[in-house]
Amino acid sequence: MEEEKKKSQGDRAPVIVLTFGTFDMMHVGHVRLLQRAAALGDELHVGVSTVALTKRKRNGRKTIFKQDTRMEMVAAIRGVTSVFLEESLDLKQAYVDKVGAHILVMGDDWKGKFDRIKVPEIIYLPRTQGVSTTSLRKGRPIKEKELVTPPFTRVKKVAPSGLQDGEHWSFVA
Ligand code: C2G
Repeated sequence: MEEEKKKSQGDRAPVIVLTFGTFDMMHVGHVRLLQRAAALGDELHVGVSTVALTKRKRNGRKTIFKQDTRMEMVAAIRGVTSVFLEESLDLKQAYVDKVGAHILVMGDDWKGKFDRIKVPEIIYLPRTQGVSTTSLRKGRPIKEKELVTPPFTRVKKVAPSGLQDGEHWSFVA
């Protein structure tokens, strides 16, 4: 895979994709989000929420897996170039600038939440239905046929004239 990507990339600069998540009790929804994000570029960098941030996001609920273990699981997914700790939801712009991201990818449960981030492109991917860490924690049975990941259409908007460098277009699923 990496060799193929290198070959297809040729001399052009790598397209850098960035995404974030808690990725607790890694499941097929997480895997498909990461695989679709990786397929959008040449490098995928993933911010994994610290225990402290996840507590803030989840009204104090602790994760099943510690942050290092969740990073280990995310790093093992094919197409993931690097993982780092996400300390705060408010540091998105800093992380985007640090990795030099061309595309910020999030699941559509975050739709519109990061539209103010200055990045060439933001894509909100449809979530995979039928599975969530919350339902797994509650021991709800998984119905395999309900594990559906809706397709998304990549529609590149033409930047209206007058748009400054760094201002973004957004994709609609
Ligand atoms: N996801 C998905 N399908 C599911 C469950 C999750 O596509 N059935 C996606 C989410 O939309 C998210 C990613 O997988 O983009 C990780 O999900 P979580 O671990 O729940 O992450 P979250 O708490 O939403 O953290 O800075 C943003 C946050 O860190 C995102």
